[in-house]
Amino acid sequence: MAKLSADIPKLVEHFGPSLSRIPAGGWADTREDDKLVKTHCCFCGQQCGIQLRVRENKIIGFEPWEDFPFNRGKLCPKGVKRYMQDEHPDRLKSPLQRVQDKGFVPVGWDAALDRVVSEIRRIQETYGKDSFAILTGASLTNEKAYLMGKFARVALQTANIDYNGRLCMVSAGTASKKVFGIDRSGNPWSDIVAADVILVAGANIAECAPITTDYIWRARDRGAKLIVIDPRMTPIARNADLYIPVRPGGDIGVFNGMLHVMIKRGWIDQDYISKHTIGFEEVARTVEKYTPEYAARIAGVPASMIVRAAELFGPAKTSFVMHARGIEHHSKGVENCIAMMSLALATGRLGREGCGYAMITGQGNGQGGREQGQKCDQLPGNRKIDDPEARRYIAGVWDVPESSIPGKGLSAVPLMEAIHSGKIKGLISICFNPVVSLPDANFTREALGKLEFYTAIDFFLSETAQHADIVLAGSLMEEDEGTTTNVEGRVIRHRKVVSPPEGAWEDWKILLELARRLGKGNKFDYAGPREIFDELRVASKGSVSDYYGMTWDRIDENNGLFWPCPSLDHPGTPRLYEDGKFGHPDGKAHFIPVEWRPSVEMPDEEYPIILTTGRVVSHFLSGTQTRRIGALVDQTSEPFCEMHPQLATKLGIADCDFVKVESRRGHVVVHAKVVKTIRPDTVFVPYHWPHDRSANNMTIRALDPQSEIPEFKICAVRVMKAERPIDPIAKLEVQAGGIR
Ligand SMILES: Nc1nc2c(c(=O)[nH]1)N[C@H]1C(S)=C(S)[C@@H](COP(=O)(O)OP(=O)(O)OC[C@H]3O[C@@H](n4cnc5c(=O)[nH]c(N)nc54)[C@H](O)[C@@H]3O)O[C@H]1N2
Ligand SMILES: Nc1nc2c(c(=O)[nH]1)N[C@H]1C(S)=C(S)[C@@H](COP(=O)(O)OP(=O)(O)OC[C@H]3O[C@@H](n4cnc5c(=O)[nH]c(N)nc54)[C@H](O)[C@@H]3O)O[C@H]1N2
Ligand code: SF4
Ligand SMILES: [Mo]
Repeated sequence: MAKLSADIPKLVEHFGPSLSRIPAGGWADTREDDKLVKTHCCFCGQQCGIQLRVRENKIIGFEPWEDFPFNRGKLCPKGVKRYMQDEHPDRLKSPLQRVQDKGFVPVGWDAALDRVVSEIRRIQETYGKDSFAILTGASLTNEKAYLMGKFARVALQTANIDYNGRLCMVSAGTASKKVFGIDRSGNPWSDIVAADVILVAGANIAECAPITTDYIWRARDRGAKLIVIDPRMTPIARNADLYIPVRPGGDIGVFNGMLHVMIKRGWIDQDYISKHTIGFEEVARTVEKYTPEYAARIAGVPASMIVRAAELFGPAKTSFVMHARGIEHHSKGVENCIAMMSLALATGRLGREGCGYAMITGQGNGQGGREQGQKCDQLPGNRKIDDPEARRYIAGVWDVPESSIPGKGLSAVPLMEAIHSGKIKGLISICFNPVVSLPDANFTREALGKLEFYTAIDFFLSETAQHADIVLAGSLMEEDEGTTTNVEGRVIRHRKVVSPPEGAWEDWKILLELARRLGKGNKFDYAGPREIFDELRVASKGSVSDYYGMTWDRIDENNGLFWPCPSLDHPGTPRLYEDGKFGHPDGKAHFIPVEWRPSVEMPDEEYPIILTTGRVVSHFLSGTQTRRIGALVDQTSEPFCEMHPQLATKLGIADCDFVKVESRRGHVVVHAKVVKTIRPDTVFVPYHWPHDRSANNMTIRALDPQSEIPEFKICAVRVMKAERPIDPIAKLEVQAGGIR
């Protein structure tokens, strides 16, 4: 900033007088006593480095952190505005208690925690341990994710803990484990730059992984070809060499069809296949029938596109395949990923510079959050909860009898169903807003109404927290410290930038205090997150995701360390599979044949249109944070229904008309956004808004049988012109007898 301030006269001269409004000290009104803290963005899985500017325990701005190697100072619109949430008037500054007829009233910490503990005791004594559940999140640091898993198994002894990554990374993770034996993207992002062809499927990279765009552009500058598969021509697709407007759910057609052509034309690496893989013959037999014409019928695109994709991808020297939720949020999400992985494997283009496979992580700690034991079937170090050896090892770390660690619990959607059916009576949630983010929102709302006791730990009163009996005021990322693991598998450190406002607590302190009151304080005796991390290191020792060799200091010194990092002198492992050795006990990668099958709810006469849902650049997930940042709300203030002009004409709808989008489960009334960049058989509604604007009013509670991820990307709807929805403020004014 000092440098920028000095440049201001020059800039004003260059750009004209509009810049003369810049304050004398520079844009952020810099002062000598301001502090700059190097940390990371709290939002997506890229985890960009950023410097936050602090004055008197308030974050007042930011500066790029040019030296952080992942984003080299670049930030997206959310990153540069994120600090604006900190001083929001809605910030929770004390616990809240629901009081009959009065709504929420502030309550002291002692009373709030006592109430939570007495309800946990009452419910568990009356209905059994598993009747009290926990829902957590992958925006939490590794330390908190670890703490939540241990809190569930040791303090509550409930089997029922799961996390919002169940809605996010589990199809990719399951597929990656099955094929490669390891659940992590294979390469550091710098490897992307050396790829000659990049195949992107179901990833709106420019809006959802904005910094990854930079890596793709750098590859493009070297002449790399880009193929994008998406029912919507997203910004990155507009620059592609080949854009394949796949019908939602049709990706296996494209992948199997490409492999069919590649085998026929000899564009596979037989030598690599025989040395490093098993199962290829069966896959080759399966794709035999996926001729371009057959594959094209599944994919809903011309056969020539599939042939062209094979021609670009097949003979290339180096290549990268990348996918995100567009192919994963399906009842065949795992199979979609497996079919795509086969393309990388069959060409032997893995584990080298320019050659790799990447599943683009979603949440800030989408990678680490799925390793530390907060999944319903998992112990720390990505260990299976039903593996006797893993149970013995973790019981030793926790100093509890192995038999006291519960078994596998319910994953997020079945857990909500068990609340609905009355099997689960009590719930703690942290870092999860299921009312907005789970499919079939009316069902979720009904379920939450049935709980005997619910407590939410959040820094804002999220739409789900509004159902709580007690709300505990927790901490924002910048008010606490800890580590996250970014999209590449790089473990990085978030510094404590400011303290929580008076009356709010760091999340981990809340958990420690609950454990103490439950009589388990001796198992949760940490001075702070650094000590929790040191226990996590031991818990992960010897596992696939081994953090043992990382300390916070080493992470700082190295701008992050990649796992596995098994010893204190180990440099970490940016690139996996370099030696052609995979994570399975036999050291091989496993080819798995997959066949296309229809999605659970296909369009029919009554509901003839496919609805797909997702994101816009300016909002994050359920929107509790970004809907409170004015500059981001200005960018996109409302959800909309994106549709093709052909469909709009058929339905008599014009751009900006209000439309009702309705499925068998619910509806929204939103503006039509008529664009040529979407397939005519599909509409798209972003999901960042709650209540009557929630895309999840329409989505279906259908799951992938292997990963248990919901099918967010396909359900059947009908769309019709609608009246302007009743503005709730106008309604209030009418009730109050007009504007006064
Ligand atoms: N701005 C912003 N960035 C984010 C987030 C955010 O909320 N906002 N969230 C973060 C998180 S947690 C996640 S998981 C990621 C998500 O990142 P992405 O997965 O990139 O985002 P989505 O919008 O969910 O879906 C991606 C694309 O899938 C396409 N699609 C739909 N159905 C199909 C299909 O059947 N096949 C194919 N090939 N494509 C399909 C959609 O048209 C959409 O463009 O983003 C992360 N980054
Ligand atoms: N229709 C449809 N639905 C979807 C998707 C889709 O594409 N379509 N995408 C799915 C995906 S990929 C995801 S990841 C989920 C995400 O869905 P959610 O996880 O429900 O979304 P978030 O907005 O991250 O909710 C996190 C809540 O925790 C709070 N929070 C954030 N960080 C912290 C923290 O450090 N401490 C505490 N105490 N609280 C914190 C926030 O204020 C917020 O209220 O949504 C899924 N839902
Ligand atoms: S790309 Fe992701 S991590 Fe980077 S600034 Fe944007 S939201 Fe934050
Ligand atoms: Mo996600």
